[in-house]
Amino acid sequence: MEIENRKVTREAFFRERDLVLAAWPTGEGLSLEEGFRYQNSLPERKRFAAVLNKAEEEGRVLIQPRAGVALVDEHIKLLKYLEEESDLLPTTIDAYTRQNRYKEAEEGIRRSEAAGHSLLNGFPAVNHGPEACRRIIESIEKPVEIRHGTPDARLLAEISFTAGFNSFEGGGISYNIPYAKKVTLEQSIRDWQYCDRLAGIYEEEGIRINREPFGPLSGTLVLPYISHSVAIIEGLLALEQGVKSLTLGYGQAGNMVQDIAAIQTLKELAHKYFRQMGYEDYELSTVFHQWMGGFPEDEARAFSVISWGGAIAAFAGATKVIVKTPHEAMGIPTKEANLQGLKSTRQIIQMLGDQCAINIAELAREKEIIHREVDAVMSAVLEAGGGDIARGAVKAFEAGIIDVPFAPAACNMGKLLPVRDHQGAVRIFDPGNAPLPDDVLAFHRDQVAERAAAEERDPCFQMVIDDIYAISKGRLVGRPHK
Ligand code: 8ZB
Repeated sequence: MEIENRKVTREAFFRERDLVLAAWPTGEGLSLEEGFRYQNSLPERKRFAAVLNKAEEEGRVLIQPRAGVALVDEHIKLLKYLEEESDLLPTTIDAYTRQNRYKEAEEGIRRSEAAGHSLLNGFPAVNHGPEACRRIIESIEKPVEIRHGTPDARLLAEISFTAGFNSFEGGGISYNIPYAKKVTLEQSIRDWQYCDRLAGIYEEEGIRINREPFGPLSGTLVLPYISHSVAIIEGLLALEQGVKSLTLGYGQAGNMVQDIAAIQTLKELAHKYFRQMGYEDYELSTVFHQWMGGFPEDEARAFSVISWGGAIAAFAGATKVIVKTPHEAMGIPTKEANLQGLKSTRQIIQMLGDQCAINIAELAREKEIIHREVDAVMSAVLEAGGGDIARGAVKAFEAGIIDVPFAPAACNMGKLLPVRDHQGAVRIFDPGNAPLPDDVLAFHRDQVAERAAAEERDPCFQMVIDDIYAISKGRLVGRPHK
């Protein structure tokens, strides 16, 4: 399949649209005009991009949970329960819908009705259809985003935008690499160009759809430069299709300096590459994800991890933070646990909101490293694509120029291995084919060597394994037991 970063023509879009809408009965005859009419009728407080912009201007950190159950009324009840403690709300989509398995989602709805509680791990928006989904937007006084993990989200996007949702998570790389095994990047990037073009068509009608590439990727020891490169590429792909409101994300790694540097450089680097590629007319915000790796089972310990994430979001000046719950180690949270995660996050953010930004000496070094890494990767990606960022992205994954640690996708090389340094910052243990400058690679080696010496062991795969489990066992760095 040929792929390029070029705006999909209206003709090509509408030809494809007929096929997209035919995939499930709720898509049949879906009217764009009806979507435009309804989105235009929404008050400012229900417009995601407007609320984000205001927070960004005022320097406030917004908080947002994850939440979704099988049935519409129960889902509305859940969101209403979380509404007061949230600034932004989600509708988290179930795993069948994410895989376009609408028949099984239908079965899940029927069985949930019979059981009297949700038997799906999210809200099956495609099956419920635009009118039923619109009841969510009508019932909730805050903006609601569709959060999912869908390599081919074309029909989901159509139904969501018609229903009145005006923020949509995901992207052609970030919803493939961590979420699919066998979908090619050409395919998922193409399918997300459709989603972005659809958002662009709403934009042409004056309706702003906020788009949020999924920052954390595998959520497992992902170095900032890797997720930043993906976020910037997905941002560029979205801008080309006419998207104007972008929220770029990063998943907390655990070391304070590295995490603050990551959020700050994400914004700086995104602006730099967007402008360099000729895009001026856009709004940019950032999202910080509280720790996405393994959590402690003990709820008191989990709250500590949650609050630390809230603290870093505040120090770093992220526009919003996605909140975890004390049930993270167990599975989908109860509504009560979800609310508790929000409250503990709110408490720390408000306490830190009045304090000045952190400016410690190590921050400058950490930011400089990330800048140099992203610059090296972006230039290798562009070169691989002959100047085209979409083609470059496909080639970059093939060649291991971008290599996401611990990702399931077959199109990801999986040679690069991360490990924590002595202070717990995520560094490179094995660079695989990463195109980083020699002195940057030497820096990583030195940082890892310092830890290895302190632990009196050679840097080894066991160290990586220990790091993956460390936070769930109560520490940041996976030290050997003495
Ligand atoms: C990649 C995101 C994973 C996180 C949470 C998981 C995990 C998934 C739901 C949910 C509340 C849901 N998550 N689905 N949280 N309701 N339906 O997303 O627990 O933290």
